[in-house]
Amino acid sequence: MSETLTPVRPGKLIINGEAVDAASGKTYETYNPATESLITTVAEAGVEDVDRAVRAARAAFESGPWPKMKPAERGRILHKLGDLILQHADEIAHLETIDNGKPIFESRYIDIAMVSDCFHYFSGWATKLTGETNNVSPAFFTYTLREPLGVVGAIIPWNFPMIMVGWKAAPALAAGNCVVLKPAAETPLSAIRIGELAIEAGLPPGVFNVIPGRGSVAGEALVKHSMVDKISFTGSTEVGQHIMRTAADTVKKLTLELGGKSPNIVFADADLDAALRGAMNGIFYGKGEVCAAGSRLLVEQSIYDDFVAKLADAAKKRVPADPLHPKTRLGSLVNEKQMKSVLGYIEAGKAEGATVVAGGERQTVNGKGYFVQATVLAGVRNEMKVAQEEIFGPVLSVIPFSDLDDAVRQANDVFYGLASGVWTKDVKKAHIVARRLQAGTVYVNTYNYFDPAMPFGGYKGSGFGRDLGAACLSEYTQLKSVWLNLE
Ligand code: TAP
Repeated sequence: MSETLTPVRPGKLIINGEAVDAASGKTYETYNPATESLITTVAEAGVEDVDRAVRAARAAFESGPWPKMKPAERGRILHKLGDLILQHADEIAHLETIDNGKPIFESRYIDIAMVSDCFHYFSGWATKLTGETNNVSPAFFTYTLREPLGVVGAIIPWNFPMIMVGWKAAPALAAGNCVVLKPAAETPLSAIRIGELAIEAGLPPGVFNVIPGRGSVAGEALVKHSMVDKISFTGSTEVGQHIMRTAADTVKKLTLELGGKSPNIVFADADLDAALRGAMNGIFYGKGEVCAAGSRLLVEQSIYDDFVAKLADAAKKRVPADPLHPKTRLGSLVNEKQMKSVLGYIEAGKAEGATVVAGGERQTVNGKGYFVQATVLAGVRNEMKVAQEEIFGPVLSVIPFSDLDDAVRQANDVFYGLASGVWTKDVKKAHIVARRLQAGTVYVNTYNYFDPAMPFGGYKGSGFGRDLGAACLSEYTQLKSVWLNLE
């Protein structure tokens, strides 16, 4: 396995436009899960560093040039950051793959495109945020102003470390906020690099701060900080619930993008070759460590056995391999703990009566790594643990259904409501099912597409608020109503 392009520099905190050490001098080590080898050390933000970063962001918001800048100029700087990400695409993609274990194909051609698209797309919104005039009475001139919130704390997970920087920071910055971003401790490298590029792009000091550190320390301090106006969080439901409770003390605004257990429904009248490809990419893209993963495959009873056989054949061909090889389509899970958790779910599925028809085991590449084979569980019932809980790994639970009503009932019979998929050639059926699914996204005859222009977020236990799209700008702005007496 080729290890690095060049030795990876130790990661620093990005605070007030500078790369700095933690106040305590503490560092931690970050590892490549595919080789189990040390990549580099990273400065570990403590409570004091969070305070420094938040105060820098507050000062930048209160008295710095960013919120007062012409929106067109703000947009130009953000657009330049998108350009710089593209110019450094190979380097950032490489960091992402060695830090997270995902295939370089995904980091380089999917994640880089998404994060740079985010900065380009939202740079255009900087000039398009408007209030409105309201027709109250001839006695008044009444209008609304759409204003930034102030300091936004962004807390992101390890599965899409660079994409999440784009999802959170780009719209918040475009709207004129200042941001303190805490990457997942597991995968800080791409966010730190983007933080450095933000300085190069011309973001003024304090506008965009990156503070790698532990969630229980740095994340907690960010959520509690009285100078933070909003927390935009993507991660597990459990931590999201905890953040919601903590944020109540300072009445912070929240966006919570949480877990998922998304149904992907295959009707017998679908283009079954396309559905097979969609089912495979729905679960094995991103090693299944994807919040929107189509992890519950609901297959119409009449084609169930044949389709399961095809899935098993296809999954056996999706062999885990060196994430740095350009042809690899299944990488290493992010760490040993996650691998053990995923293997535990496979055992739980077997114990409840599911049959492993493909995969099911750990695999190493050159004797190393936390790889799990592409796994298909057949004979799953929707009430089983492997159908109800987020596994967050390359494990597909395949469940039969009898008709449209049964498919919708089972699809919605889960705590989560993030994404969903429908495969059918019947247009009417597709739209009926799309309306009845309780999910923030419905894919019809496709799966796992994302774009900065399309809002993304959860129904039910998958959270509230939206990332992306014009819709997310209301998450980073607030309205002021102005009344002017004309009499
Ligand atoms: P979490 O353990 O929830 O961690 C997410 C982030 O929260 C990390 O930066 C983490 O820091 C931090 N954190 C942990 N405890 C905290 C606390 N007490 N206060 C403040 N921050 C805290 O999730 P994960 O394991 O990294 O990511 C996987 C989960 O994310 C899955 O459930 C997945 O579905 C969800 N996810 C959802 C989406 C969307 S869009 N809905 C997208 C991607 C992932 P540490 O790194 O130090 O733990």
